[in-house]
Amino acid sequence: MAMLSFERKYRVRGGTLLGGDLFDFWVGPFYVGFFGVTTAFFSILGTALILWATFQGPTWNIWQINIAPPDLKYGLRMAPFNEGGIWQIVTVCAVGAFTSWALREVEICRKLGMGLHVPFAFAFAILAFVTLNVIRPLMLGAWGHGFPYGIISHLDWVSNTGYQYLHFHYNPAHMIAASLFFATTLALSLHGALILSSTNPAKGEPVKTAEHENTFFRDAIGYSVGTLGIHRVGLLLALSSVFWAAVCIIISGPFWTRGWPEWWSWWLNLPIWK
Ligand code: UQ2
Repeated sequence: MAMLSFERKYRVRGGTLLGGDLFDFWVGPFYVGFFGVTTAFFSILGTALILWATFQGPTWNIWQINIAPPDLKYGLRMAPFNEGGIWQIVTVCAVGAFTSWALREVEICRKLGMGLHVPFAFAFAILAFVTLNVIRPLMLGAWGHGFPYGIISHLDWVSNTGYQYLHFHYNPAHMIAASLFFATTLALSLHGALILSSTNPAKGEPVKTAEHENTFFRDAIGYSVGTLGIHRVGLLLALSSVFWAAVCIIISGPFWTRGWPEWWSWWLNLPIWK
């Protein structure tokens, strides 16, 4: 079936979560839906506020533009518009836009009768953002603990937050997260390389199949996880990376306020050394 006729077959009414048939239409290639409208609303408003704040600020240098969260003294209250209030509304817009996008993905999956794996995976990316700029600031009692919106400024925030715990790489959850990120790249490089090696062979060679893919890994390491399995491994590794990244920053502050190197004194304090 040609792609265009496939699309015509599946571009059907239904599967919406909200709004019924009201927004159940396409604009060109793009499905709209209720959550397409809310995505547009939040992203346009958020972008306009960032442009407005930049207009007030000292620079249009793309690297130096900075929309900062409120001072810690405002706690969890609404800050004045030009003293972090914009950051607060932009944060609401960001969470609103990300969540709307995820729910629009859910509606598309339902239309197509597919699993919800893509919006589920995207939800973990949203979780990373919400962890940093909503959950952790709430737990610490001030929106000023969120990261600023700016290219250089958010890098400075990461660096400063790391040094606040003396040496962030001693954070055990950070170690697990970093290892999982590396494992994710290993899995994707193995998978990408394997697929290209079998489906894009030298000129004159026939395209190979899953039998060759399995056999390569059975010959090399005595085990093949399988063509469906590798995608399960990849998704699990990627989601676990983000999960442990969220854990590593949530425990920094709300549950551990000293330097992370000091955390490891539990090892030196084991009674077996006495
Ligand atoms: C595999 C397989 C694929 C693959 C890959 C493997 C035929 C096309 C990459 C090999 C993967 C293994 C052994 C697991 C790797 C695990 C980690 C944590 C890196 O067997 O089946 O399908 O793409």
